[in-house]
Amino acid sequence: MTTPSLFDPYQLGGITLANRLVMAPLTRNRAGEGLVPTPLMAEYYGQRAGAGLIITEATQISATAQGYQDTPGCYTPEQVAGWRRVTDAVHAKGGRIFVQLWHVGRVSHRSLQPEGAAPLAPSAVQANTKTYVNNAFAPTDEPRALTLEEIPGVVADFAHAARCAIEAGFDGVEIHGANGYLVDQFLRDGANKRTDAYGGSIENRTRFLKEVVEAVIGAIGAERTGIRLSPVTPANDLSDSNPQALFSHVVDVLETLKPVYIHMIEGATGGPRDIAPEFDFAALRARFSGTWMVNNGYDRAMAEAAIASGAADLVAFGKAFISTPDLVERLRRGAPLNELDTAHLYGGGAQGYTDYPTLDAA
Ligand code: 8OZ
Repeated sequence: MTTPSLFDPYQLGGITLANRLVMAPLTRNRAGEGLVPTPLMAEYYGQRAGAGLIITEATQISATAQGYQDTPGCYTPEQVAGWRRVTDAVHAKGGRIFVQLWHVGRVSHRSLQPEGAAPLAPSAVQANTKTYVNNAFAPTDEPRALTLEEIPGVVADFAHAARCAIEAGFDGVEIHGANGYLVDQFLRDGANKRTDAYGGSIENRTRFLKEVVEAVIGAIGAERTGIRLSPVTPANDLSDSNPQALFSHVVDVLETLKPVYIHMIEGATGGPRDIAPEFDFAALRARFSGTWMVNNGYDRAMAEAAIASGAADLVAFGKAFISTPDLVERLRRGAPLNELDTAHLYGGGAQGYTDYPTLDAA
């Protein structure tokens, strides 16, 4: 067997990826009326179809799932039609695309919630973090704890959104289990203070994740279901007393459910990789037999080494894919990347979004 390269094709369940470079999920806050993906969004994703796989920006499963202004949904017929433009644009160029499905839980604001209600969470513990609403940063509102009776409905919303995703032409979905949003809030004892079957022990705190993964797999199949995790990120004020034990159990549960991949954020999301040097990511990888995707601060040399050694099957790049639509070609040729326009990451129009040049155009 020859050593695999970043630029070799990869068989992900039932689909073939042209290479092992993945566009990471990136929030851009440019959805239109009704949180419907726009033609500009289709242009943006189509420009980046050279990625082996695109994972879309985080996308709501329901109205209560929203925590930031102008982030898209995937639960109404209008949103499905909007996403169809996106998947068509990517597929027309030979690309592959999964949608990232999220519920923000407590990382929200009453102004975004139906009837101005409190955001939903495992427990009524406010996150010491900010969200972005009405064109400004604002503290998140104190959440209300989901009742035991309400939990199956949220699980069902994940399955409904997954079915909508397939109707919209996506190749699969990624469950957002990372970065301090609802699935992660259930996992960690810093945010989950429940005393019922969904709180307390590691097994109980993992129950919500397990039910969501089971429901999505039941709706669209394991070969089209991935999940993202971030065991040590401090994002959105989350913490846990024993992340190694917790995430060992989470990966063991996933090994029994067999989602097509686990997408692992190594370190602080978008920040330092070495925030928890004692945490053993390789030990987690050893517990899972499916596809292992890694992310956070990779450059070409690091990514090549991870693929060649077998430490990872796929490597996701975030900011580099924002600035450089033809990232795969640039890395292949060893060409420099475009500079990131940090003033236009969140919200707005084409500027800092679809106006980055390709190497051939520059
Ligand atoms: C940046 C701004 C808003 C949301 C995440 C979905 O961290 C996000 C996000 C990132 O996963």
